[in-house]
Amino acid sequence: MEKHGTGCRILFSSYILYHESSLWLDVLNMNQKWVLRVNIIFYMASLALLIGIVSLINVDAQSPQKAQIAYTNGIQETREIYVMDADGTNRRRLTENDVDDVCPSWSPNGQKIAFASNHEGNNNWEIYVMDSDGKNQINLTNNSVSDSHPSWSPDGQKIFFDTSRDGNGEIYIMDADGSNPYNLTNSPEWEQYPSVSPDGQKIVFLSDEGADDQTPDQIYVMDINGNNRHKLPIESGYYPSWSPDGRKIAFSASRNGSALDVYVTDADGNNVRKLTNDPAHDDYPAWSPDGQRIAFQSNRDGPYQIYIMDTNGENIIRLENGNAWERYPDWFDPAYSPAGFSTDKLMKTWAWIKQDK
Ligand SMILES: [Ca+2]
Ligand SMILES: [Ca+2]
Ligand SMILES: [Ca+2]
Ligand SMILES: [Ca+2]
Repeated sequence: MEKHGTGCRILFSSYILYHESSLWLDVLNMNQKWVLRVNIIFYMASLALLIGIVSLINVDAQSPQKAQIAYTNGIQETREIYVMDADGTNRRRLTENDVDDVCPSWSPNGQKIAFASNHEGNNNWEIYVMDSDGKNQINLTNNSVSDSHPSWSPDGQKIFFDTSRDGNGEIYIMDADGSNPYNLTNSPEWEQYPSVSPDGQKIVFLSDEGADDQTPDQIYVMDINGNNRHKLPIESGYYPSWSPDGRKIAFSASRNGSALDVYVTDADGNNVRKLTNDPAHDDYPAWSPDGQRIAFQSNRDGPYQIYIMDTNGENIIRLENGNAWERYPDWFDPAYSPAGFSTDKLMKTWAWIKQDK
């Protein structure tokens, strides 16, 4: 937006220059003065036009100026992706169609949002990406099986997701334009829901390896190339989410048949703490980029809505929106973007993945 104003400012400057020229051109005759004035106006106008054209050609997706929460609004099968300011105001709809759109995930620079869309129905979910204002929605997966739960690498170059394209759930990595999909888990068990550590080195995810009726999903961690896969010493859980400082993982879980609550653990699975204590469901935790708060969804007041709390579970605030069903929060803050991450380090990691597997 700033660039478009530059051309106007140059036109205005040329107008001022034109008027001031009568003061400093007294030594020239009238004809010379007019030629010079016309030349100044011509060159300044040309420059303004050129800058205007360049700024129109170079239209990058904009990133928001304020902290934002992306989420879904609506009932199952026709949900839409929305964003709002992190205080719950200024809600804007980004998708508008009659299919289910869920799981929005901000790119690290806030210019894009990836999400899962059930565009062709029949549970054929696809990973889509769009500009942060909802424009340029692109299908990155384009196949007949489920692809869901997108999560960006910290440098914004890759997207992790889960897919059933190999017969059971696997964690995949692909380039942010959908090219070069690669299977990181390759297991007979069902893996899903990847969340990448902020240094881009590890992935926390769910697997039904070792699960039973009481503990349906287990929380696992692996290196970014799929090596060193191990289960965290946690009974079970859902929706793991790595903290911005890399030291903790939030997740939701049911214990002894209870409804879901939000928990946080050290990244090695020790020191588990329960953050919510409400008989209703509290789940899908999402960290604020400053690491000070956690957004989550809850039906404690009736319809599912988005809530925010401190990382110790205190000061719960409901981002109230009538009786709307709102879920799947994901937080972006321009003050913490990009997340202090070395692209060079990540590029070395990708080279290592290619050599290693
Ligand atoms: Ca929709
Ligand atoms: Ca698909
Ligand atoms: Ca698998
Ligand atoms: Ca609860």
